[in-house]
Amino acid sequence: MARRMSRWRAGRLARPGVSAALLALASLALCGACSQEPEASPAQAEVPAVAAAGLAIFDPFVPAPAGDVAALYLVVQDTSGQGDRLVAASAERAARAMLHQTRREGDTVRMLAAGDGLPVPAGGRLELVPGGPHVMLMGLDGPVAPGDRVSVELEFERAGRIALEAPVIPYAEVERR
Ligand SMILES: [Cu+2]
Repeated sequence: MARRMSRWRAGRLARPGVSAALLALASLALCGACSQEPEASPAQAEVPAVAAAGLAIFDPFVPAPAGDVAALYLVVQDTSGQGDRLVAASAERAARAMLHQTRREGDTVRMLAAGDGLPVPAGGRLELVPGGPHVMLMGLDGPVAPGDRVSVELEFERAGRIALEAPVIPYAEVERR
């Protein structure tokens, strides 16, 4: 989180007086750094946002939505060795929340309800990521902007309910992840 915020801030500070070409190069450099990070880093190197009942939840975030529907992304690590299943979610500012799976059909990606929930493999991770499974927050009660925090409750089959707060981040920052 701290790393992500400082990177974003650095980009903002560099903007005045820097040509578009240089900015593009800087973005490429940032993205290059992203892809070089080991895939497993969130669960191994970072402090979880929440750790409870045999689960650790890392790096929750909500890209700033354009309308009244937003997506919530995060990583759930099973630390119990028994696995679990995300079966429901709710958010303070959303009329309802749905678990969505995505399916690629040709050039389009379709979202569909994950009727049986989303499994957390024993000793493994459930990754809610852009382009993949996610929690869809629908019927937001007003504008949700970068800097806001969204209070969320996740419900797991074994672990029960776990509350957490997800920061809202600008879309530009999502692309760098
Ligand atoms: Cu969705």
